[in-house]
Amino acid sequence: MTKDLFILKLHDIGAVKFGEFTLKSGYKSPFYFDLRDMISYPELLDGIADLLVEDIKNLDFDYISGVPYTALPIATLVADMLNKPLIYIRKEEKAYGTKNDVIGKYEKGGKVLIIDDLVTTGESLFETADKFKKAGLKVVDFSVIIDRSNHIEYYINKLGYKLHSLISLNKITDVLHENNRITNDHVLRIKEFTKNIYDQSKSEKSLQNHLTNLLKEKIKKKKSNLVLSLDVDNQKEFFEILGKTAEHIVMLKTHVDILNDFNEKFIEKLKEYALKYDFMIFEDRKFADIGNTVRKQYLGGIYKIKNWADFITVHATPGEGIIQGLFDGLTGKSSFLLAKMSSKGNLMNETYTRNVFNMGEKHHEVVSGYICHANGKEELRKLKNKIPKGQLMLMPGVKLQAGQDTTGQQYTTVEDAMEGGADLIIVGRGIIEAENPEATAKEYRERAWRVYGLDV
Ligand code: 5BU
Repeated sequence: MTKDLFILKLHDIGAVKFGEFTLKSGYKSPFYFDLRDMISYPELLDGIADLLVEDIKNLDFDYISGVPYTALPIATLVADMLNKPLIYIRKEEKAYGTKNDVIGKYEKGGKVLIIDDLVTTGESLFETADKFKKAGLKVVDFSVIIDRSNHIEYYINKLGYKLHSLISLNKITDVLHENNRITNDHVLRIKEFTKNIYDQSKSEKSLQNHLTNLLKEKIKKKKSNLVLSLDVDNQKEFFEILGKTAEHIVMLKTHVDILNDFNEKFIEKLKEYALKYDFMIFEDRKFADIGNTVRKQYLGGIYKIKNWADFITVHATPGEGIIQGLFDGLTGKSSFLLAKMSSKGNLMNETYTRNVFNMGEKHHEVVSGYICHANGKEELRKLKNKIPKGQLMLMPGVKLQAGQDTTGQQYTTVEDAMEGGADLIIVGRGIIEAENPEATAKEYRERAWRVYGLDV
């Protein structure tokens, strides 16, 4: 089957529709694609499997996967035709435990090609790829039937993947127009719509990288803005406190070099907890050297931070070479830049902070936000207003009551932090030194969400 014929048939069965549709986001769209029913038309299913096989047969991969539900039966056919093993990621939430998300037999280190029916933002592909990577597999290629975004390929390639799409929205519009299925007016409306979406995604969303998106989704899912800073010196205490507080946090912040009994088991256990309780991992190593050195510190040494931390903190003082040194050629990792520290008398003045925001905006693909502290909500709000849209503000130096410690740490209240616009609060001793860390973590979470949840 040719692509043109395939498009016409999709139109025949109502899988591509033109008219006026209201999307989940509230936008009105002049077209609507839904390929779910395609599997009930053997001729179409065969046709698409042939086209996909032709498109991917020369790529280098060991396994084929499809994103459930729509793409899974399609991937099954393709895997069979290419004589490759099929594996996939379970759709339903996994029961607690450390069991794998991957269904099927595989060897670690193998390369998976992921098939999906449609791509718009790339989120479900990224999410699937992340799960395969967590299971020790590699993902390079995505194969999709329809790219309805008109611009996502650039972004996907930037993240280190390769998108192979069979049919673009433009192609569908052209074929249906040539065959008198849609009018000139329709074509114009489609072009106008995609241009608007593109402009809007450029201005609002382009500063959000994949890790930022994941973190934002987790904030909403767990209804938590709480980052626990677990600065204790032994694993026993670490996991005792983590076990009691993990369900309340959206991210765990470590200072792994504080532990006096660090070993590889620690990392394994940490990852298990992160999976089980659904939080992200942030190592607050505060890289601050030339690019060449920080790369070695990030990838190597005994901690091998890159292998397990989703986020790290980075000082902008050495200039942007530090960001290139850390992240060039890596995917699926991000950072927070230190824009205004919480310690009394720190040397980060207004100009410095502004320059940090500029650097972070430029490198938004690997910068998810900024560490900012201020002593009251008005001052914090001023900082928040300068943060590039889409990036996050993380606030350390937070307690239930304002105050100071004996070595210059300054504390602001949860309410001031959140009303000042913090997306996340970083809390250490307020929780870990509390009589009841579990109840206290819950209290921090609820007090923060009371403010933040109003806008969600
Ligand atoms: P505390 O126990 O809540 O004071 O711990 C705060 C944590 O945040 C601790 O790990 C610090 O290293 C970290 N921190 C901070 O307090 N202030 C800053 O400006 C930055 C990090 Br950056």
